[in-house]
Amino acid sequence: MDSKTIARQCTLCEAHCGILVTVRDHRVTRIEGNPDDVLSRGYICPKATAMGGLHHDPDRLRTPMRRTASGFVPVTWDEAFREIGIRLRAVRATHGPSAIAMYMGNPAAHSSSVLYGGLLRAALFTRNFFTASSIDQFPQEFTAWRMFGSNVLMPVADIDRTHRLVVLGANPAVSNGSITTMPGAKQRIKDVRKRGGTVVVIDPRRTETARLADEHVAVRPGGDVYLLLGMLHVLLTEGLCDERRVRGQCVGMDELNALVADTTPERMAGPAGVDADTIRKLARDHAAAPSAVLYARIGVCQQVTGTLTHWLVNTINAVTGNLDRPGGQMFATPVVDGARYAKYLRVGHGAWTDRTGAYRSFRSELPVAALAHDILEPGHDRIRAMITYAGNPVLSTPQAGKLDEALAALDFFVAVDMYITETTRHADFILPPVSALEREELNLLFPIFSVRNNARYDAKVFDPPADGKDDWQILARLVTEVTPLPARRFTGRVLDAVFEQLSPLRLTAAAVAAGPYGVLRRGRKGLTLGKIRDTPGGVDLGPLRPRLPELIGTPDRAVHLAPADFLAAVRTALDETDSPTTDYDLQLIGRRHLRSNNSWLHNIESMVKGRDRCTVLMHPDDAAARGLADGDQATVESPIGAIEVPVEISTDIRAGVVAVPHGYGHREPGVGWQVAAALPGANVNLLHDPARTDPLSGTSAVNNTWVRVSRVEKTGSATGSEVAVAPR
Ligand SMILES: Nc1nc2c(c(=O)[nH]1)N[C@H]1C(S)=C(S)[C@@H](COP(=O)(O)OP(=O)(O)OC[C@H]3O[C@@H](n4cnc5c(=O)[nH]c(N)nc54)[C@H](O)[C@@H]3O)O[C@H]1N2
Ligand SMILES: Nc1nc2c(c(=O)[nH]1)N[C@H]1C(S)=C(S)[C@@H](COP(=O)(O)OP(=O)(O)OC[C@H]3O[C@@H](n4cnc5c(=O)[nH]c(N)nc54)[C@H](O)[C@@H]3O)O[C@H]1N2
Ligand code: SF4
Ligand SMILES: [Mo]
Repeated sequence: MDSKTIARQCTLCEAHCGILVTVRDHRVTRIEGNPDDVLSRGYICPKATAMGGLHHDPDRLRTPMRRTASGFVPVTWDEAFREIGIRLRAVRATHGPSAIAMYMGNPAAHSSSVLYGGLLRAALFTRNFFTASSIDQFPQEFTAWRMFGSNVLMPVADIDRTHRLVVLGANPAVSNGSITTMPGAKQRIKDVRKRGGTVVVIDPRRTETARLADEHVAVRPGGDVYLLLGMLHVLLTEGLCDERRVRGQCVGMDELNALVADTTPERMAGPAGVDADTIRKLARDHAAAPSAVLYARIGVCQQVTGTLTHWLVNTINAVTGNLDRPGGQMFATPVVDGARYAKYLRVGHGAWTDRTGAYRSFRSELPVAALAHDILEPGHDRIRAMITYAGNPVLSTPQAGKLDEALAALDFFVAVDMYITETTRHADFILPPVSALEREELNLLFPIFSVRNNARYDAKVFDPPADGKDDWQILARLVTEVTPLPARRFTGRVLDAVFEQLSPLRLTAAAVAAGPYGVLRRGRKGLTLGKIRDTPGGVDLGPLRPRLPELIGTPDRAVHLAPADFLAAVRTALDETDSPTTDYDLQLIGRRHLRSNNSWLHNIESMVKGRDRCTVLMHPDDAAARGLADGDQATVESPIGAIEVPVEISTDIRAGVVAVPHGYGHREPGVGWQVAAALPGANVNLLHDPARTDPLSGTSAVNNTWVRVSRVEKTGSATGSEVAVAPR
C-alpha cells in the first residue's frame, strides 16, 4: 500500500499549527500534531482533522460552475473566464470602475495568494473594496496607524515571557490567539502561572480562558473603555508610570493627564459594570508587575468604542513601560519583514466615502456595513457587479438579510470559493481553487504577529489535479480580464504568461532572500526558501526582540499617546453611555467554539456531531424572568430582525447579557452544504444593525446589540430558524 506522511501546517486559523498528514491510497488517514514544529510544538485542536475532511468533501467544488435557471452546471475554465471578462468589462464601460465591488474574506489571509487578491483589487481601480477586516481588526489597525504610524504595526502580547497577562475581549483558549499567533494558547497561559505570573480575564462571560485565570472580571459589554479610562486615571494620578521609558518613546502625556483628570474609578464603575476597587487594583497590579501586558481582541473590536479601547490598551501598556520590552507588547521580526516597509505606504482615511456619506474609507477600503445599501439604493453610482474571494458575507456581516437581497439584485457576480454557500449561491460563476492540501507556500502575514520569530514551510500533500487552479492563478486571470488591453487576444496571453512566472512562491523566495535573515544580507549562512523548506518543523529564529524606534512611521518617530480625534471621541463616549430600553433589555454578544470556524466548517461531520451549538446562552436569572428553561426554543429579537434558537442556561454569563455564535443559518435553498443543512442554526447577523459602527474605524459592532428574548410558544423546528426580518 502506498503510504506517506507529510509535515505542513493546518491553515484553518491564525495559529497555523504544525501537522503531520498521513496519506494512504490518495486518502488522508491521519492528521496529528507535529512535535518538531518550532512554534506549535505538537499542539493541534480538534479542527485540524477537518483539513482532511475538507479535501475529501464531496460537496467541495472541483470545477468552475455557472448558474442557470435550473441550478449550477459545470463549465470549463476558458468558457468561464471568457464570459466573466466580457460581462465585467461591459459593466465598467457603462458605469465606471467603482460599479464593480470586491469583497475579500478571512481565509484569503491564510494563503500567499492574497498577493494576487491585492493585485486584482488594484486592477479593478474601484472605490468599492471591502474585506472582513471591517468586522474584525480594523480598530487595531486604525489605532496602530495613529499611534505608531503604520496600520500593520499591531503589537503582539509576549505571552511566553510575561509576568502578568490581562486578556480583554478575547478567548485564546478556544481561538488559539489572533493578532498574537499563539498555537497551544491554553498551555502558554498555564505556563504564565506556572512561572509565578498572574492571568486575569476581563469578559462578560466566564470563558474557557477565564477558567485558566487567577481572576475573572465580568465587565459589561462595551464597558471596557470606561474601565481602561479608570485604570489610566489611577496610573497617572498615583505616579505609577515608567517616566523614563515613556519620555524616550512617546509624546502626548500632558494631553492624557488632562483627559483622565476626572475619570476616577468611582465615576467609571457604573458604565464599566466593574466596581471601583477592582479597577484601581487592576491598574496598580499592572504597574507593579516586572512585566505585564494587556491583550485585547475582537470582543472589544466589534464595538462602537473599538478604536478607543484598543488605543487605551496600547497606551496603558506603554505608560507602564511595557511597550517593546520582553514580557510586554512587542513586534516580531519575520523572514519577510512586512512591518519594516509598511510605514512607507501611505494609509489614508476618508479619501472617499460610501454613497450615504456615513462611512469613510480607511486604507483605501470601505466598511462592509455600507455594502448592501450601496448595491440596492437606486442611482447612477450603484454597485452593479461583485467579486467575492474567500468570504461568506451573508453569514458574517451585519443585517445579513439585506445583503442576501442585494446580492440577488446584482447585474453580475463572480465568486472565488470552493462551496455553494449562502453568499455564492447568488453568483453567476463560482471559481473553485485547489484544496489547501494541494498548495505549497510560506505564509506571509501571521509571522508578523507571532509570539516567537520563526519560518515554517507549507508542503503540499497532494499534487493538484491537472486542470486545478490555485487562488492566485484564478485571481491573476481575473486581473487580465479586467485590465483594459489593446489587441486583447494577443496581449492578454502575454500578461497571463508573465503572471504564471510570478507565482507567490517565487515572489516569496525573493523576499526571503532579501529579508532580515536572508542570504543577500547574511551571506552563505543566511536563509533561503529552500533551506526553510528542508528544515523539518521550521526554523526557530528566537524570542521577540525590541524594534523601536526603527519600525515607527510617525514623522517624529515617537509613539503618539494622544491623537486629538481620539481625545474628542472619549468625551463623546463619556457623555453617551449605552443603556437598556424597555423594549430591548439584554446585550447580545458572540462566542466561538473549538470545533467551529466562522461559517465554513459545518459541513464536516466530525466538526458538527453532538448537540446543537447555535444556542442563546443566558444567565439563570434572565431565563427565569422570561419563563425560559434549558432547551426551550426562544426568539431573540433586535430592532432590525429576529431569530429562533434553543436556550442554554449557564451561570458563566453575566446577568443582562446573552451570547449567540455567528456563522450559522445554513438554510437557504440551493446552498451546497448537505451536512450543514442537517443542523443549520440561525444567522445571528440578522440582528446586528450596520448603523452601529465604531465611528473612527467604521467597524461593525457585532459584539454588542440590544435585544429581547422571549419564549416561542408553539415549538417549531428543533434547531434555530430565522423569522420575520424587518426590512429597512
Ligand atoms: N456576529 C458576528 N459576526 C462576525 C464575527 C463575530 O464574532 N460575530 N466575526 C467576524 C470575523 S472575526 C471574521 S474573520 C468574519 C469571517 O467572515 P468571512 O471571511 O466573510 O467568512 P468565512 O465564514 O470565513 O467564510 C470563508 C469563505 O471562504 C471559503 N474558503 C475557504 N478557504 C478558501 C480558500 O482557500 N480559497 C477560497 N477562494 N475560498 C476559501 C469558504 O468556503 C467560505 O465560503 O466573520 C465576522 N463576522
Ligand atoms: N475555534 C475557533 N477559533 C477561531 C475562530 C473560530 O471561529 N473558531 N475564528 C478565528 C478568527 S477569524 C478570529 S478573528 C479569532 C478571534 O479570536 P478571539 O478574539 O479570541 O475571539 P472570541 O473567541 O470571539 O473572543 C471574544 C471574546 O470577547 C468577549 N466579549 C464580547 N463583548 C465584550 C466586551 O464588550 N468586552 C470584553 N472585555 N469582552 C467582550 C466574548 O465573550 C468572547 O469571549 O479567532 C480565530 N480562531
Ligand atoms: S488551532 Fe486548530 S484550527 Fe487553528 S491552526 Fe491549530 S489545529 Fe488548525
Ligand atoms: Mo476574524
